[in-house]
Amino acid sequence: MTDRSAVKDVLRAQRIETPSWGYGNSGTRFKVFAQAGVPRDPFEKLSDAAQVHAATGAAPKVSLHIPWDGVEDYSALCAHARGLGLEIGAINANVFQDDDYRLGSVTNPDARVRRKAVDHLLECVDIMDATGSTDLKLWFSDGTNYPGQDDTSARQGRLAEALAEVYERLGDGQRILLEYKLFEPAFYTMDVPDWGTAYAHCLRLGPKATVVVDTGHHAPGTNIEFIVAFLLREGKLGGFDFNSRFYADDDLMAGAADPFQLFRIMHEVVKNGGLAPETGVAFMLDQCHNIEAKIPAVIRSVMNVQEATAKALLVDAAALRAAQDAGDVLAANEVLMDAYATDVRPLLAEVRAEAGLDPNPLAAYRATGWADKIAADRVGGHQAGWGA
Ligand code: PSV
Ligand code: MN
Repeated sequence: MTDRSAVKDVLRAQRIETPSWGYGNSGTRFKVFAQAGVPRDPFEKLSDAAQVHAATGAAPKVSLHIPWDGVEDYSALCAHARGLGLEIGAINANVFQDDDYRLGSVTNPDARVRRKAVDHLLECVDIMDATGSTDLKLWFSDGTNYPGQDDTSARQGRLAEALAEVYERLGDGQRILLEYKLFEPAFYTMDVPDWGTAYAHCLRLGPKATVVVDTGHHAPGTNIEFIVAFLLREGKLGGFDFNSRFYADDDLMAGAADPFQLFRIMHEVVKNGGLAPETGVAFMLDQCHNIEAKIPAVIRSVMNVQEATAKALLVDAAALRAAQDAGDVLAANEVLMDAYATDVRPLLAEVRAEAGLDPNPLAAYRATGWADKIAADRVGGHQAGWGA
């Protein structure tokens, strides 16, 4: 796109969903470092998310994780969200933190455990009904650690059965986003290790099942943008869990380690129409901020996604096509690299200023004094983390 005002229109409309757990304490298996002012409950997480939306104007939706964000009264949580100008985004199921799931959840050899897991997934659909959420995000930690531990194809059958039951329960306008992950916590086989497995299950389920691409869930060197192009072409890309990785599933700020990869992904999104709201691609973050301040880290991540998107929008599509059609390898590559090399920060600052926002979201957040306020106010109680 070379029309500057058309590029700005698209950037103004882009929405990025932030994860409730990004505002809570997190860490590695070695240590969780508590931070001052961290939310004690989902209401406070939403209040922090509202700061990100206020600073960027681009993050009105917040993904919840159940049971971490389980509450007695979802209408009260929704009212709180609405009062802050927010909506509830994806409901993330959690079938990975119970002793019963040692050998798997929906693929467990024990039918009792499978029933318990599916019941949790169905409960998540109830929560979608109660919150108006349209997206059920399913990630299964299921898999095996040792050759021979279980029957790989039987596990696929159990998975298909569980997915079919949940799919049947979906209401109008609700869908499944099925997430894959190469390894961890299982180290020999994961039951949904890659996009092909997720795609095959989604295809069998029907139009309300789509694949979610978590950028941290691939083998090093995987060409993620190819996966994105393929899934978009098939109408099966439900969304992204954006985060950044140097090594494995690092869950660092999106675009931090490899902004060029994020650009290449967004180029495929733009090229294949994935920014149009009717395609339903959800641009979610799935990150944890272990050592850095959380709210500004989420703001930075939103800005990184916006910058990658702006660069992708600036690709001269006509020149690219002409070079591709002419088989001019170097010219085609140059068109792409020209867009990537553009400093889009002034363009995004303009978009923000025209929307009545501070052109610098991080400065805007700092000026609110929110960090000091929550550090002073949120004293006592139990800070939220992976288990709460
Ligand atoms: C698993 O690694 C995952 O990416 C899933 O999306 C989980 O819901 C999330 O991380 C938990 O942080
Ligand atoms: Mn994820």
